[in-house]
Amino acid sequence: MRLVLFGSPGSGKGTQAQVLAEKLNIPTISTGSIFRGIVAGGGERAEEIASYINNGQFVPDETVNELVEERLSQPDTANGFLLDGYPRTLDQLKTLDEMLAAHGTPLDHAILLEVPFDEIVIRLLKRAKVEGRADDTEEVIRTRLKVYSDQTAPLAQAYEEQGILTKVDGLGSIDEVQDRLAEVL
Ligand code: B4P
Repeated sequence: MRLVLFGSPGSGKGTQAQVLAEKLNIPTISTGSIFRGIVAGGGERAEEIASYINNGQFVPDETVNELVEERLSQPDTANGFLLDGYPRTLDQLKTLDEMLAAHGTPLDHAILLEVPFDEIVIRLLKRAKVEGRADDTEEVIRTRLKVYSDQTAPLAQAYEEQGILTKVDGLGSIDEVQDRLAEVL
């Protein structure tokens, strides 16, 4: 199964993706955690990527698209994959469609996790206390939500037009959301 899980920051994508991918026995590809890994490794490229993430901005499409193309060419994705946090822009969506069309392996589902912004801010400020992520300060969270509304929210219409969009309510406990996802799949 080839899946995209998208939604605003803090909507539970990463949280749900891990459980779901294990159940479905497919790899999760999280661009956010790949970037955090690069940043943790240090060096010039790390500094550049950190400058986007820590300010709540997206890493440029070209960089993200190259990274995902390389990851999708690895053999463990042959039976499917779950993309967590990619695509995040219409350019990324188009590039992904082209990559998959070239192999005759289109997406099966694009799932949008919906959570009101008030709840998002509460969740991310809570995470900030536990994990101390540089992009979880209130000011950066507000920027991330604005960038999400401007650049990622339009993906829903694009996937709706392709007939593969499912919206899932992301409010409630992690298990409740997982049950809703299981129903869809
Ligand atoms: P991500 O790693 O995707 O960060 P995120 O949007 O905060 O989601 P994450 O998966 O970490 O958290 P989740 O919602 O599961 O991206 C980080 C940055 O990387 C981006 O801002 C951008 O700069 C860059 N980036 C990544 N992909 C990119 C792309 N394609 N293009 C360009 N740039 C890109 O969980 C959040 C919190 O909520 C957790 O603490 C969790 O425990 C909690 N939570 C989850 N479910 C809950 C529930 N049901 N109830 C209560 N709390 C819950």
